[in-house]
Amino acid sequence: MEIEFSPQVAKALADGKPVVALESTIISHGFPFPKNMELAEQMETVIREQGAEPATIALINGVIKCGLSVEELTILATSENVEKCSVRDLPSATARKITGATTVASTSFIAERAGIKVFATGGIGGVHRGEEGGNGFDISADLLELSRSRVAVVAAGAKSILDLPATLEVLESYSVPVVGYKTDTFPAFHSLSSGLPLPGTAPDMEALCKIVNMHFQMGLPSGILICNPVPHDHAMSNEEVDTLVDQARFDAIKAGVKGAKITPYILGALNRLSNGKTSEVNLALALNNAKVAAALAARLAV
Ligand code: PSU
Ligand code: MN
Repeated sequence: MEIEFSPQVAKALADGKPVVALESTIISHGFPFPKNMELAEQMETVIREQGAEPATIALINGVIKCGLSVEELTILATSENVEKCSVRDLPSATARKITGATTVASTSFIAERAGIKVFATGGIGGVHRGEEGGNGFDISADLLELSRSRVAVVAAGAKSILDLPATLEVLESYSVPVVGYKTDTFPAFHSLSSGLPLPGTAPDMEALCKIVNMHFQMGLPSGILICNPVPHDHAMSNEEVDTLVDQARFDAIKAGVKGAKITPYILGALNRLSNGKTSEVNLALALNNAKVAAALAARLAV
């Protein structure tokens, strides 16, 4: 697979410096403009502050890029025609030379092939609730890809729009190690905890680094999911999120939204229903994930 690296990312990789991969669906389909541009730039800044190099991944005119210029980030943040590309979309997207945003699945896939071990995102996709009139059977390819790309993914869990117990069950079936960073329960994205116990926990960076190192040393064929809860001062209560999510789900069903469009639709609806509050929380947790990922990458590189 051909990957075009930015000069900075190419140099960091060649020098064995810490590099953190970033996805682009969060930019093109996760936030409204200009908040998404702010997010894209701040994620990169936070990572640089920890002494690591950010590598945002996307398809620009059919070219798989690893490390983007400000112009390329701006296209992803402003263009109406950016397609959401999971792994299975990569052949068609490159052949058609389109500009596409990568999900957790496709970013992990590309990051592994680029030689990048750590990836920071907001939240992962998961098992959708199979409710009547809703989306029906829908499991994000993020879960499958976590089982077969050797990358450490730092995320604030998954949104409560998903079936969180089923999401954890699928990760178990797929033999994906899941570690809570300073927590022993699965974080629920906007809120601190779903209350669901995790199979592993790391109380500090040293402990986390040991587990991740062991994961790579043992040669497990999967990635490892690191769950980093939203910062306390930004966390929403489960009740507040549940009320918003119920309304957003109702709206999505009414609008007949299905498939790959459901996650971006729900994020937009939550933002609208909360007057922008959920996007602020999303920004805070994504930056916090970038910080932890960069600190981890810096430690692993030593
Ligand atoms: N969850 C979020 N924000 C996001 C996504 C998920 O809170 O932006 C994006 C990620 O890129 C994730 C993708 O990989 O949505 C999952 O989409 P799907 O459920 O269609 O696989
Ligand atoms: Mn889906």
